[in-house]
Amino acid sequence: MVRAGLEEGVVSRGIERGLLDVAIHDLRDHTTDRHRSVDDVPYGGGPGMVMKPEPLARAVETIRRERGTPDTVVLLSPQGRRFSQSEAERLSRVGHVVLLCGRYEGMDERVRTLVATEELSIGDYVLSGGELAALVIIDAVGRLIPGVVGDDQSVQEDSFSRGLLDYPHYTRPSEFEGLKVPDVLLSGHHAEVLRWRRRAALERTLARRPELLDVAALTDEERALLTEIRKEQEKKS
Ligand code: 4HQ
Repeated sequence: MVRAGLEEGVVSRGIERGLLDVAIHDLRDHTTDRHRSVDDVPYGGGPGMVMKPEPLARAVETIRRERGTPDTVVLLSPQGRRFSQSEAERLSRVGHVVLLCGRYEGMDERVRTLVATEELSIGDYVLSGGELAALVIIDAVGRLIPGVVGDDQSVQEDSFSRGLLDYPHYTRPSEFEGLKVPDVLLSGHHAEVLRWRRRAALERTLARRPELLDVAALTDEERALLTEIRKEQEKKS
């Protein structure tokens, strides 16, 4: 599943170009029994199965031996701290990250205590395994590594790296199904375009994710724009 997810896209090309390295480890290769079991019944009973601690501990031991001690060992689970753009930025500066993916009902608690150094969740929903969460993290972190995305200005300007939602984008044709591209974007007036985009990003953020404005790093000009937008909204309502 992880291999398939890394077969295409900008991060996979970054891997091919040697800008980052991703190794996939199969927990079954770190089992000792005939059935290569990675799960077992829960102590205390109840439904489902629990990931055994030994294969995970042995896998990380092998990683230590073969690739050196990781700087962080991340357990993926809905109980973790929420993964965000700032977490992605932090991990993009960490040299060696191990991502632990589980299946079934979850992992033996001792993996948390003994093997993991932190725990992250990609959101409040239940996946059938940690692999998709790992792919999400590899993608969001990978594209922040210098050179992975061709145009690093686009990375810097991305929604969330600025703490705001994105402004609306348009390309040709200038009219589609009766909907016109805003005139200012066709005007060639660069300063006006920037102003329009800043305002549109603020309007959208205020309408859809107002809580983001509490923590966004806004310039004085953006604060002034926001006050203006809020006044307009008051008038409308
Ligand atoms: N999981 N963010 C692992 C998640 C999840 C999430 C479900 C991970 C079940 C065993 N992981 N197990 N949300 O839903 O990271």
